[in-house]
Amino acid sequence: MTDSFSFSLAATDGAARTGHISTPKGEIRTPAFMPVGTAATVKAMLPEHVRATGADIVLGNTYHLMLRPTAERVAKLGGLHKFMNWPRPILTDSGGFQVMSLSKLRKLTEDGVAFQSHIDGSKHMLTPERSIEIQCLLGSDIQMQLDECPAIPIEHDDARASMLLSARWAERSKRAFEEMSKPGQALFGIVQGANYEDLRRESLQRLMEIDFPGYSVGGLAVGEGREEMFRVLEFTTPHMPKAKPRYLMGVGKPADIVGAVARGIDMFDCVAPTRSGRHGQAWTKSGAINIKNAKYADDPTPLDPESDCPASRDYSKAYIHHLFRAGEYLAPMLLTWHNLQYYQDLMAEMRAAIRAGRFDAFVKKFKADTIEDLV
Ligand code: PRF
Repeated sequence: MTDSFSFSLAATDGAARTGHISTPKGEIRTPAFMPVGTAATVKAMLPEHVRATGADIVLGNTYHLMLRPTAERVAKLGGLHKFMNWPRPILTDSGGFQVMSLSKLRKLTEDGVAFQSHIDGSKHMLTPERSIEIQCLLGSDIQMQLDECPAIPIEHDDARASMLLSARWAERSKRAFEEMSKPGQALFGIVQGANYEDLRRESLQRLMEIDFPGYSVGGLAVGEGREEMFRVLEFTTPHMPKAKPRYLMGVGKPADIVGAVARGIDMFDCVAPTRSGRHGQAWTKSGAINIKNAKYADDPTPLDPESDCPASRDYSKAYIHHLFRAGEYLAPMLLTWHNLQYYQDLMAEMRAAIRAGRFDAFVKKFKADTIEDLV
């Protein structure tokens, strides 16, 4: 085990890359999918089952945890890893994105973002420095700078002003991180700039001058559509440092992830497998299905008879259908588990394909096998 943060590339195939990130809390195989554990839990999952799917790292959220149970309380209880019984790496988002999507009243200034809690209306302020302080109290291994994520479409002038604010916050975040962090923790910068090539280039340039051990691509999957997101990646990733991990924030469905890996992304997080699992949707090797559909009421087959995952292998579609219809707790548990296994299997297959130099063939087969997603 190492006491520092590092990234090592093992193979590339076209723009696709595979390797691993080393951290004091363990290794992260890339391309990596990080299950979302917003409130110190991957919803409906025991941490040991999350690990059993092949996850090397989970994501936590500054915004939710600062409000409840508070970062100070988590720190007093020994930090987020101990609190949630997940001893492996944890990445935390900085909070700005969640403030903008969840809190009712919020005001963005140069200093940061003032907002009212969506839980009890209490008033809070998140600055770049406070976000880092919270992420350090939680004990997060990979931390994110505070940023602003505007919706697309947005005028060029407005997108540039927002990107420059995020760049200034990047610098303040880095300074705060240097003061407060422990050895082996890492802070990532976030590339913004909407769907403008010149702004993405300028954002990246500014972040590279500050110098981060990893770079996130933010501001995508905000309504621009899959093809437009791919177009932005195509003019962004070629300029990103080859020797540092690249994280596409909040993405995505399986087809988004495969397309982004083909364009040079190494890390992903998304609520899709967990949230859709709770709503009855399952990804299978032949596409997405809704288990609540009447046609599964009499289907004796499991979601994937060949899987090592109990949720995929040991329960019939008819049984899971029944559990959903009956409103049983086990229903979302089984589909979440199955979906996380599907995602981790997909990542493992991509890593193997890139290593073997057959990623193009993998993508062709994935597209042929997988009918379009339901959600
Ligand atoms: N910034 C941060 N978190 C995010 C995003 C972003 O732009 C996105 C964009 N889809 C998801 N999560 N800090």
